[in-house]
Amino acid sequence: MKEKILELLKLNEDNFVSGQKISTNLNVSRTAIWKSINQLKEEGYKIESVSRRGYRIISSPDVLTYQEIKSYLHTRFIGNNILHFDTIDSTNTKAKELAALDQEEGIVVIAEEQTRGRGRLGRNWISPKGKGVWMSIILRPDIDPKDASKITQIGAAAVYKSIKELGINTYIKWPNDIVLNGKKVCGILTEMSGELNRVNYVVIGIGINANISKEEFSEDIMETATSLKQEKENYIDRKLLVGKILNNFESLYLELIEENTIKQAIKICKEASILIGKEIRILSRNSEEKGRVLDITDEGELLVENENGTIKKIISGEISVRGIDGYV
Ligand code: BT5
Repeated sequence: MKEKILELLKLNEDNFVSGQKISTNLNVSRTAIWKSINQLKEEGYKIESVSRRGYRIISSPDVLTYQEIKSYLHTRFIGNNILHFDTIDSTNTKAKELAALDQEEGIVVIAEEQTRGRGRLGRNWISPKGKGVWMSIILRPDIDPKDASKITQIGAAAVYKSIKELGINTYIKWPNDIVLNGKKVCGILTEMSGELNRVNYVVIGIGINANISKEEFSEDIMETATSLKQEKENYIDRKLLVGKILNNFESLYLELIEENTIKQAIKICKEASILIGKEIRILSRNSEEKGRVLDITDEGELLVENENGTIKKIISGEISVRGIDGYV
């Protein structure tokens, strides 16, 4: 009910909406309206109430609820249902739980804060309250499980493109980082549940440092992590950014499920690649190898020439890539 009242107030932004109008439109009592308005105020909405004139919305809080994002969305199915949490352990963990309960494709789990945000290989992801985009999308692609890592490339391309639409140029560091001024501003964690030849579900988790200040990063990552605001000195509109990412993600993802290619995403990943042409170190569980990055293939693998001239395709799986002397 409070969602409906909010919708009505937003539709009439700058104007008062009378209690009578709300009451007739939504078929609710004046007392119920008053209660909902108070709830909205507690959530951070500034609403003016003037007797005989009614209610007027003055401002909305900086929260990533469906109500706040939907005006930016132009998707068919991604984000039609957004579950918003003030605080959660990890949006990926929650999305996996929901997917395992057969919840549908396109559900997005977003939290203002994660207490146990996860990176790859059991690493942690710092996710302070209200300062970033911490979200996960449930997907049910009918693809070969070995192709699930392509979804990371789609995610990276969507995030890169969306940040660019905000006027900020970043780079993509294959397979799952977005880099700004040589530092990590976004990480992606794709997780899959499947059988040998069938995907049950994929969850793609996206973490973007939007308005985090330097001191909010722990000491160990202060030199390698950054936020969009830290580099650009502009407060980032997280709602707009989330809307753009979901729109761009869906359009690139449809290419995968409808045409079984990720050409558009790969084109973006190549153009924005910080690795192509660079000397890198490839770290896997027990070994480290040096090489030079030649390209990214249409399948989303990294094409690397190693020191003895052998050319190899690397799939993202369980490896990390570093520059010769550091992060990139
Ligand atoms: C990643 O892992 O980059 C994937 C991060 C995915 C986070 C999202 S947030 C929403 C969803 N829910 C989750 O629980 N996770 C996803 P990886 O490549 O393993 O990088 C992890 C490493 O990045 C850590 O070991 C730190 O060194 C560093 N790090 C941690 N927090 C960071 C942050 N906020 N910004 C930049 N670097 C960070």
